Amino acid sequence: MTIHTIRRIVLGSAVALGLAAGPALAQTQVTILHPLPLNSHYGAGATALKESFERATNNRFRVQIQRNDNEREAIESVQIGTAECVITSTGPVGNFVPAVRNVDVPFLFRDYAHARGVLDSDIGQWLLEQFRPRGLVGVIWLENGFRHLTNSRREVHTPADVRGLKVRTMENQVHMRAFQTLGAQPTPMAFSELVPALQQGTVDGQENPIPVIVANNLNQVQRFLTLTAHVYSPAVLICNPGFIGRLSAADRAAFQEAARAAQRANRDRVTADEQTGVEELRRRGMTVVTQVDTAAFQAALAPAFQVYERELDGNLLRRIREWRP
Ligand code: EAX
Repeated sequence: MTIHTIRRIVLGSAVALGLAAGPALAQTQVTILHPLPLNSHYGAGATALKESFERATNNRFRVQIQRNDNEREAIESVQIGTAECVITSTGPVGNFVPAVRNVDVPFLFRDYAHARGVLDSDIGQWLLEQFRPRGLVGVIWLENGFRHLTNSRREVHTPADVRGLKVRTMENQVHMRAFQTLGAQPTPMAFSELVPALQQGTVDGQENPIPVIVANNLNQVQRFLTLTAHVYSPAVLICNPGFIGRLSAADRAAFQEAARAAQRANRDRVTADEQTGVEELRRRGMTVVTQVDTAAFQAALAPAFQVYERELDGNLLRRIREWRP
């Protein structure tokens, strides 16, 4: 048998095998947007979702994690379907789903256990159901964390120290009113604009949870940190209704399980960052004010609380405050 004949037989077999196997199984790509580094509490959640969903569907779905640090734009992408899902803080969400503004009220949540308990309860489920009429699917509550104030000008101990500071806020009317009531100059902008604004001195300060400050090295553009814990910042996994609607019942169950895996990984990372982040920021050179007169901040915000009771859902706010495990 000539070498030519052997090559023809081998090639013929390979083609036959290839055709017999048929085209490779089609893979569906799922893009998840989020605004932070992959090594962050959001990245931990997105990675856990990716691993769980790909494993449960035998890689029929490929999850692509993409950073987009403009949360409002990312939510709009999910709304029109150019991305399937987004992990975002509730910062801009109230502009899409007004009921969500209720969870952005300062000093509403007592601690992490209270916040997680409320969001995992029927209250949190009702809030997720408010996404659907707005062309979005609220899949599960995740976590950004308790927000603290940083600035480049001075130590902040009392509400009076906040007066006159130009503070970047999220595009969130509830937060803006709070800082206005404290006598600061709230300057709303997307996270993507924050570091340049701090570098150029367009704003003096900003407020974010420890995990965000650490993950984005905000210590490089902010000198002072005050542990105000003035508001708990939920995060949420939002998906496009068409994407969710096209999933089979089995794949939807797998996606929901993957979302629960994301919540566990995200919250575990926040817990870890809360334990080490403040010391890490001191090590990086920040001056940290830990003794904060919370009662003074709450008293100074009384006029804002009156507006929230009137303009938001006073009954829902009361249920949240009164919630017990
Ligand atoms: O969601 O914009 C913000 O300050 C958010 O906390 C940040 O994007 C993480």
